[in-house]
Amino acid sequence: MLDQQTINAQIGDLLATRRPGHSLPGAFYHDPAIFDFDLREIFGQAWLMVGFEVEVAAAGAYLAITIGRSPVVVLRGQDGVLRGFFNSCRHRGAQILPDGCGTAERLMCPYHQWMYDDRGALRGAGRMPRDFDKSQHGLKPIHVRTVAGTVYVCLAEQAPDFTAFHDALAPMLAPHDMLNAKVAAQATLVERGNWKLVMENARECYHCAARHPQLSVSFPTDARGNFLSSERVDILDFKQRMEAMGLPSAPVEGAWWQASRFALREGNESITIDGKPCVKKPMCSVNGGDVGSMRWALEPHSFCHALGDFVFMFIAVPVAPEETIVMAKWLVHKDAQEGIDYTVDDLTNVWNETNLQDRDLVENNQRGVNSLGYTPGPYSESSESLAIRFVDWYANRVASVVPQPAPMRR
Ligand code: 3BY
Ligand code: FES
Ligand code: FE
Repeated sequence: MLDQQTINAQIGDLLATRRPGHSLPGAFYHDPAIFDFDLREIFGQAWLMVGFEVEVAAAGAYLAITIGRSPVVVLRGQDGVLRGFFNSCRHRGAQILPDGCGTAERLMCPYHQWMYDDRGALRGAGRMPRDFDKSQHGLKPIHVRTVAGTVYVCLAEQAPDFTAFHDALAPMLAPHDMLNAKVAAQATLVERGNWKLVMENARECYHCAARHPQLSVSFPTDARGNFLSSERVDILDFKQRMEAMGLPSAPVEGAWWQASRFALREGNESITIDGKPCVKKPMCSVNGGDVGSMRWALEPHSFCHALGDFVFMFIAVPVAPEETIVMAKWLVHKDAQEGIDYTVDDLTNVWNETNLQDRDLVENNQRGVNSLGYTPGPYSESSESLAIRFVDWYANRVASVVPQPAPMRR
């Protein structure tokens, strides 16, 4: 096995062959060493969205998720504080809580029943010697932050700054009242594709008009360019009207995040099969719930849409070089009653269809980039600008970790 320095130098050499504005050299989409690098240096360092505060509202409620090869858990303590831990026992490392949401006052490892409290401290470890120091075997903490009802984690020892993201996003999300909501539906898809192909696909709508008939009813997929562009007069006009109603809408961004409220296609109020709201009790009732979509996205792995009547979350989690899990969640007002105010089918239809269609596109893309005949190709600047942003962000992250290739080696 090659040492890490040698592998990083090789990744640096490969990165140096990248043509800006083009898809990545093939190995970035299938090489196991690059996948390990991505888990460590991308997913191990970034802020990642994992869900919503309403999923961990009560004391003892937890949300467990595996990021790459690292099971982690976010847990609401008896003191009301949200904390996060590596969900890995300090005895011999077993995963403690199963992935998903649940309630647990204490965390008991299923293997040999070591017991941790809600602050991660080890409280019980049977058959260990008298002088065994429990205080040295607490769960390892991870960073947890929230913004207006949404939850983020970072596995790194030193997390990137969260303040600018928080301060920009909080007023934009506040009108959507996500603390008074409930998760009405969730879906998980396993895609046989590298996580970067999943994200490049998620970051462009070049393919939408042809491949997403249901999404295209309400989502602006026309050829006039980036649906977030602030240069288009119709988009500017929409944003000004929304701002006048008290909804912050102007695009804001940092290196790893972006947020903006954008207009749906003329005459549509929600991203549904007919463009009409599908939940009778809106989450945001400004302008009768006709508020376009408040979209926010994090590199490396997510995008969300807050509409008048529901919120949709999309996150991608890498599993293997050519396998990614896509998790989707739908939030509705907490008082909306299933069967009376909405049906899960109406709520989930468009995004479920879209995700299934995207899965096929990603798997097809993976087969092609694995080919001996694959050469990186050019993105459309007008229609794939967010995909370009994604690969540029990725390439910069990689470049900040790997040694720059010496001119001699090139
Ligand atoms: O990033 C987004 O918001 C969208 C959703 C559909 C395709 N993608 C560009
Ligand atoms: Fe958890 Fe043994 S691995 S108690
Ligand atoms: Fe798509």
